Amino acid sequence: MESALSVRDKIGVEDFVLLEDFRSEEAFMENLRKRFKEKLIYTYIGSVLVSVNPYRQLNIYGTETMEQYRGVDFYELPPHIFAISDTAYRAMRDEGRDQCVLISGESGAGKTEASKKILHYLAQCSSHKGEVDRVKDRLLQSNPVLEAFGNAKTNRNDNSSRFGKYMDIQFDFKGAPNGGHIKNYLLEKSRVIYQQKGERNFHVFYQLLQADASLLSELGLNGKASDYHYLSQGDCTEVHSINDRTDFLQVQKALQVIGFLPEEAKALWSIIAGIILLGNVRFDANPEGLAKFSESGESIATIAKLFQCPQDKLETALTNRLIEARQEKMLSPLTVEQAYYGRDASAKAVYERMFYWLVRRLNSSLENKSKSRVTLMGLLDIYGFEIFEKNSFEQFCINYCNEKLQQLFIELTLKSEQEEYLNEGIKWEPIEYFNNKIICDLVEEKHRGIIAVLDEECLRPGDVSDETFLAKLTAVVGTHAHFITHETSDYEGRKTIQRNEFRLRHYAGDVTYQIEGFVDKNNDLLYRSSKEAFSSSSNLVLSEVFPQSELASQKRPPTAGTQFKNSLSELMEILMSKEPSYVRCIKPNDNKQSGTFDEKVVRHQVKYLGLMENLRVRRAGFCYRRVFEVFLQRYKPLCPATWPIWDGELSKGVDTLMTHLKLTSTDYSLGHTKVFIRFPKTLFKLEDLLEKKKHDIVTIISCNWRKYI
Ligand code: AOV
Ligand code: MG
Repeated sequence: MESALSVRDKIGVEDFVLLEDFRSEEAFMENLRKRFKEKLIYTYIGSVLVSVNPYRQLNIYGTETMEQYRGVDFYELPPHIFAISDTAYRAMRDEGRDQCVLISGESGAGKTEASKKILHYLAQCSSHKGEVDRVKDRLLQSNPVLEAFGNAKTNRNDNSSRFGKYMDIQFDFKGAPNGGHIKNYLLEKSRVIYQQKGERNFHVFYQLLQADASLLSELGLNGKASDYHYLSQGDCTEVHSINDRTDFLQVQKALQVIGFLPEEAKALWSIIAGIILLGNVRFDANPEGLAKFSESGESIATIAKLFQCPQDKLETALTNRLIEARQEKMLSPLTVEQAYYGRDASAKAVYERMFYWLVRRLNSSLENKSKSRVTLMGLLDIYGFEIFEKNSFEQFCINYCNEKLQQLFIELTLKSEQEEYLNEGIKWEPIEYFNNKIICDLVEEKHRGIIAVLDEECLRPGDVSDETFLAKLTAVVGTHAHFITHETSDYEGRKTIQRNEFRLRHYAGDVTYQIEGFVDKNNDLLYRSSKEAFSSSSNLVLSEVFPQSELASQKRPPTAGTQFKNSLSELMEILMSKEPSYVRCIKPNDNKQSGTFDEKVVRHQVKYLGLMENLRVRRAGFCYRRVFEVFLQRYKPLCPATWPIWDGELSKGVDTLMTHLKLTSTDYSLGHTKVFIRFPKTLFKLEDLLEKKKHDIVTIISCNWRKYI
């Protein structure tokens, strides 16, 4: 029989708090590597789950495994995403406390997969009866639909989420799901019109091109993906890990299950087809240098038909701009460059608003029809921290979002740790940690933050450009320790920063942002003539998302940056009001390879996920804590006074057991409900003794069992 010691040697410890030297990054890495080699992708830091993407299908997610984890105490079984799910689920069902699971990690680390595993677990392990099954089906089927419209192949991840998603699952008092609600955050709509090399547009575009011939001909799509400008700039229309045809069938099926009417699905496909063809509209310059439709481009008639709007209005919208001066409306023709800009702005706006419609539609089908009280389980799956070769406004927003989540994580883990000590009556010793609030402030502070400066520049009349924005920004935050430009004098890396860039020292590392497009993307304006064209559409989606009332309104909508900031602050409030669990995802290498553990890549993530910090907080005083009952149950064979039953006070039982083993108050402390053990070696001693005991008992029972019954 393998001893506990040799097993530990081989597969490491299941909880990082049990590392002897918990301050050593080497020891941390060694443990992670050992476990990964053994295909053990999950490890705890206390109650936080660390997960390493295996990049292969492991046989650990079946219904049998789900059943195994159901209702079992958190630490009784090896670390697993199901254990996190089950613990949160039971706290919600049995104690009525709203929960949320926060999943973080960089692009490709496994966040979306983790959130799907949790959803499946909840569906499997809650009751199955009539209406409940319908709700579950809808919840599960909303995933392929949202992924089709909101995910894309990037250079980091073949199925990268290009929007943030927060999903609340509502449960009745018996713990059966009876509804859900999805909130989406900042869709990366620039992808609709442009993709970097090696990347694709959103999956749905390629899926639609795999539709049945009859639908394709109805939609006027007779080309391959490579024939369409909006689908082919990344030079990568096919992905070996993706089958667009089967995915499309799945999406169609999912829409049916969710309850979409055939005409609703049809309205969506028409819009997608309309956008695809819009990308092939070309402009030439007329003798005055103004835009006219090029013969070589796509016909506007087909596109107008797909968008179900009057052809003349669409034509006008694509080549003119409506100007209002002294209560007079005038059409002003566009230059070729402006016309392309307007075309792209239309494509982005149509797609974005359609996506919002889709989320609203999913929500109406997930709505909890009964008026009964509900408890909530929230799942947050948001785009991970991103450092690309070129980082623009989108990466700025995504990374800001990750800063906020990190801040929440730090504050909440520290807080819950302190609370536990307080509740248990154990002395808390303050610990030092890096608080990234300073970076969040740099981005979001009123008047002085980057978003405020950007807004001010966007709303200022006169000559505004990305360059004037950067100049202003440098004037306002130039001396901030986390903001660097090529002018920053005491920063050694400044030579690598160009004049049109700024660098932020994020908690996760330095990111250099190119300012090109910041003002434009933040402004997020659509020509009024385009709005007029789309608001006269009879397409059931477009007519809803481009309401006539918008034309009458003189109010400028908030900028993209401010909208995002506000929605994040609302999200933080939602998360703060719930009891959090955490899944920290790690990508083992940059090549999507199974079995390769790239030290450098992993070490970087361990650092920026703040895992060492997290471990330090968790280990501040003690490495291990358990409620008396669970502890006694496990270790009672080690003391004649507690074995086989201890029927006295539980804390007394633990104390008796510990004293019998010659452990003292330097080794452990007794709280009000839990025992706290200071060093891993104490726990290992207990485990080794237990192992020996079991072995002895088995040996004795097998040779002389009659004596014992
Ligand atoms: P992400 O959500 O964290 O990235 P995903 O969850 O999409 O990353 O994972 C990327 C890919 O890794 C998946 O498509 C799977 O092929 C594989 N993978 C992840 N987790 C597992 C697992 N537990 N078992 C097997 N394969 C897995 V992003 O959305 O880009 O930030 O924006
Ligand atoms: Mg994802």
